[in-house]
Amino acid sequence: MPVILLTGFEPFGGERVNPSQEIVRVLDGEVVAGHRIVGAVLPVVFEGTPERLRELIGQHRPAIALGLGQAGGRSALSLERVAVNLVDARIADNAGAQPFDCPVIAGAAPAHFTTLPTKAMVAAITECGIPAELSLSAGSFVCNQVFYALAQLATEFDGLRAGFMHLPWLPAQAARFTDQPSMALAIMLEGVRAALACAIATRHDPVVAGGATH
Ligand code: PCA
Repeated sequence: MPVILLTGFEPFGGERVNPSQEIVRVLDGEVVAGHRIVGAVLPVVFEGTPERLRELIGQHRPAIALGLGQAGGRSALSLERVAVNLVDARIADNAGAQPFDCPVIAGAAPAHFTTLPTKAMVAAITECGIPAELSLSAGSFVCNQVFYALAQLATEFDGLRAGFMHLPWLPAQAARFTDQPSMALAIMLEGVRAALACAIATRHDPVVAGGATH
């Protein structure tokens, strides 16, 4: 059976949970549209992560690789369109390293576009009644690093398409504040399943405008 590689992250920045880890734990082994999901939870650490992704892709040869990560403060499932070849860490990673102004992969392209149909995926998620949006930046921390590394691998491994989805906080995380958005795990799970089924069924984005003015 063809494989989808779904990656998530351990908690970081002093938090005790990460919605991406919870989702990967639930979906690991599940079958979506005839594809078996292989889940991998990554440490929030710059060093060694691109190499770990190369190993996972080489081992499982997935048709699709989708990275998931937490983006506290966002209110919708965010489909990332652009990965930049830049590391600029505002906080230390879980190994205590805070690299800045260096490339994810030296000598590689300045940026990669996702090879997943993000506009179609946003539509598929919102049709389920779940908020979703396009995003033009995955930041410059470990999530962008993973997105860039997966997008780079998609240029090297035949048939691999790669992308990244940022997730809102879980309600328990947002409850530390009075005014921050969150999304329940069950809703995120339904959205990720819908997005993956859409990505499998869809090769090209619909021809519709969807950018941002700022
Ligand atoms: N979010 C961070 C890193 C790990 C995660 O879940 C990010 O957006 O870079």
